[in-house]
Amino acid sequence: MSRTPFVGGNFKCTGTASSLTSLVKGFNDSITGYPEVEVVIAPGTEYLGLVKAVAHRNIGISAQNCVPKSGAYTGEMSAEQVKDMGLPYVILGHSERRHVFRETDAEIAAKVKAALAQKLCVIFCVGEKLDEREANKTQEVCFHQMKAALTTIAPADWKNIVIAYEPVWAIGTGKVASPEQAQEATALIRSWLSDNINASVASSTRILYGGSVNAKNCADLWARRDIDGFLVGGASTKPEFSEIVKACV
Ligand code: G2H
Repeated sequence: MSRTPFVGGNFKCTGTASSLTSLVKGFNDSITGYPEVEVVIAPGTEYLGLVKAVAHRNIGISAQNCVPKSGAYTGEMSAEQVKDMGLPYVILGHSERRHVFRETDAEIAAKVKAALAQKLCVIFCVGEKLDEREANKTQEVCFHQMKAALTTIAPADWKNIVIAYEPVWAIGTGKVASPEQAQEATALIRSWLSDNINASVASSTRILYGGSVNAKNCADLWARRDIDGFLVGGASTKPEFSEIVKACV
């Protein structure tokens, strides 16, 4: 099955109204010429409205996180509110949420469930830390993270799941996974989908690589069979993001 390439830009907690406006205006010119790639950008919560207003309609906008319910949760944004803002996507389970903010598998699973109930597309991140890779636990960690959040998804909701393999040791470090390492992990993720969900979900679900992707290293990664695109952090806040999109055409 052919899978539509997907490139996400995770701006994390960076940018200002002025810098993001000029960045996104630049993307409007440089990225929208590649309609065969699904391009999504995720600014910080405070800039979601601004970026949505500035971005060309062919560029999707994503929240970087959400909580399952609206209510007395100071500083948070709920799945219902993401939907209400007209945002089609949300990133969940990012390693910075897992390891800096100590989100548990159970919390992430509840977020995934709530986001899918709102018909959001979930960019679900998994990946191992350096000590786990060195202890040959990459498969165990990724499978555990997927089992916790993805085994109860209704068949009709799988079209709204994109999985990003992001080894923690490669995130923001400039230390990108080799194409072989990234292919091996994304193939393992696809085999988990086949074994635990079904063959059709395994062949249709987009699996991304994330972790220090840039305009120079993306082509070798893109050439790998099980890599359907990228989740890009630092390089998505620069004009080179459009080069990464172009590489996936
Ligand atoms: C991983 C990635 C974006 P970077 O977090 O999700 O960030 O490309 O800066 O490593």
